[in-house]
Amino acid sequence: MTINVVVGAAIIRDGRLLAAQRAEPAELAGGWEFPGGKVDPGESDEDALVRECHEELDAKVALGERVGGDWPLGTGSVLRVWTAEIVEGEPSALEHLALRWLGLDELHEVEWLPGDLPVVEAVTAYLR
Ligand code: 9L3
Ligand code: MG
Repeated sequence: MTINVVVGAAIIRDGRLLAAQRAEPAELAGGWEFPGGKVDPGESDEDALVRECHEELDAKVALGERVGGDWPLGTGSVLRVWTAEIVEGEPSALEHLALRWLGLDELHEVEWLPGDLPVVEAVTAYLR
């Protein structure tokens, strides 16, 4: 069995984390996530994450540290997360319903997808 790898970016600027509200599919729409998506065949995780951020946010990111290991998403998928910073452009919600920059005291003002929520806890260490 192959595991499907999904990559996500914990984009941080000035002590705030970028959260993105999913537009689809219907069962996930409205939930908040780390921007990112599926790794294509033959593509490295890191390349996929930079590509996804460009496609979804119209911004260029530089990746930092890996946050934890394989975070289970259920149904044979895992989420791999890296910290990131914007190095070019200003993020726009090209594929999301909305974007928010959340400070430490605001992290739980949005409803994170269940798979992303434990990663939010792990990311707080980078916001201090
Ligand atoms: N997913 C969960 N958390 C995330 C991301 C980027 C993705 N932070 C889930 C939602 C989809 C699947 O992984 O079921 C593939 O994501 P996408 O390629 O539709 O963004
Ligand atoms: Mg995506």
